[in-house]
Amino acid sequence: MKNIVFPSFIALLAAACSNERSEVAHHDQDATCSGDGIVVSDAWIRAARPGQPTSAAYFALCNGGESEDALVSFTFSGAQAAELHATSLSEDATVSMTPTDEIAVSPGKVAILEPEGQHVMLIGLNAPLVDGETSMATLSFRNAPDVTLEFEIRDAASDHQNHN
Ligand SMILES: [Cu+2]
Repeated sequence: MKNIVFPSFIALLAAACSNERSEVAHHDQDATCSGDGIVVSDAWIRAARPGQPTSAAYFALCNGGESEDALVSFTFSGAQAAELHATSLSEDATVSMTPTDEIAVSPGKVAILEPEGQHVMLIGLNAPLVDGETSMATLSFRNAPDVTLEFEIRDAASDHQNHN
């Protein structure tokens, strides 16, 4: 198993970010999409046991507009804070994640937030997140209007299904 290293100031968040795996997702960032403005799909939040301090939210952003845009914040009442995190794979095959100010998405392109990839870190959970339930959250963008939508809460195990 490879080492997973994090900047010390976010070491406490490691539990929800390490995903017990050490690969960085490499989805085709050249995938195209179309829609009316920003379209959010595949929205889910990782389930969290009682007492678990953190979790993460994942989704796909399609920029159907004609100009650059970016996700700049995430509002979720079930946590005290939400941070946008980028993940990278270093030359020595360690995964690290760092807070990022925004997640950019070019016109006609898709930005995918997923396990081992960029994600929204949910910090200071107010209550357990139960598999099968849903929860609302709001995404704010640099240009596009806010999008509020329902997130499906899923066990971490379910995102292993398509992972080899
Ligand atoms: Cu994170």
